[in-house]
Amino acid sequence: MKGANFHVGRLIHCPQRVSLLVLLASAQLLSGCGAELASECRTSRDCAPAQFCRLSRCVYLGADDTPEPSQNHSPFAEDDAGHTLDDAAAPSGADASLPEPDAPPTTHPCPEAVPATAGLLIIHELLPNVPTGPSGDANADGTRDAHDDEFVELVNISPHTLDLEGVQVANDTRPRFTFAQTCLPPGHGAVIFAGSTTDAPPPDRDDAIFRLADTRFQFANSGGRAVLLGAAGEVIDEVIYDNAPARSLNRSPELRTSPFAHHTDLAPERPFSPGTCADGQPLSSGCLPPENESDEPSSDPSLSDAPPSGNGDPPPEENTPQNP
Ligand SMILES: [Ca+2]
Ligand SMILES: [Ca+2]
Repeated sequence: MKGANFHVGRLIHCPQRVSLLVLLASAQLLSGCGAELASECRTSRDCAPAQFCRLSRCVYLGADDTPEPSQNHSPFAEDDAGHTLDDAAAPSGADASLPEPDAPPTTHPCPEAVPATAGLLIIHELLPNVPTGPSGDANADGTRDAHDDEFVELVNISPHTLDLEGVQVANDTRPRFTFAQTCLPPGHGAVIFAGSTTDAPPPDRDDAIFRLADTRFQFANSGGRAVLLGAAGEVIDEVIYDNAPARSLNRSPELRTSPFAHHTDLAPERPFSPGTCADGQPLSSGCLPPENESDEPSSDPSLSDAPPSGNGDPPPEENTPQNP
């Protein structure tokens, strides 16, 4: 249509052109078409009624006789497939003017859980001094290691599922492990080993989970303090020991905020029991002693279970070998 407008305009503008061609060439200059040969028009007065001069050409009002725009300079330029550049810039299948839809809300894996606080989650067993020889392979990675096989066993003795996120286990004031979001049902345990040659903890049990410390505990055999911190950094539980024996320290009776005893006092043939009761039964069994055994298992006076308020002096010393 652009080209058609241009040619129609010229014919209407100079209907006398044919006759002028028969006349003298000089008459062209007088007819008003002389300017057309050099340039179609200089002003609109050179054009027919209803036309105006645009870019030296007579065109009708409203006609678009402007030069073709160079390709890709227009925001509406088309590519070979006929899509405008704006089409390409817009996200496929989406209206760029619309806001991104909100991400679905994250659901908590245990929304009924309560925070781990004092009296709900306890240090149940602690192994600062790894026994020598193969029997010291507490993490069952095939290697007895004086540092990797150290562990802390925690048990949820509350009737609630606990959310352990942010709970920490520390060697005195030095945090060594921080829980990610973890749901610990009632009666279940969580064991943190100091390390493993496999770089992985043992597989979880039905009622106990296993983790590797972020940094080795490095509990001293000569004495120390294991601390359990809540998500807000408050002390939930702590154990102060002196001259740890080459066996674990264990609550006695189990699953209570009772004093600590040597593990072998509860199970003579077993130096430790990460993830189970001292006798190897599942923690969820309740760790009840055999009916024929005394209801008053011995406790070692060298161990103290200091409550968060801290009201106990270090127990008397006991000479035991230290980790190499
Ligand atoms: Ca080991
Ligand atoms: Ca145990």
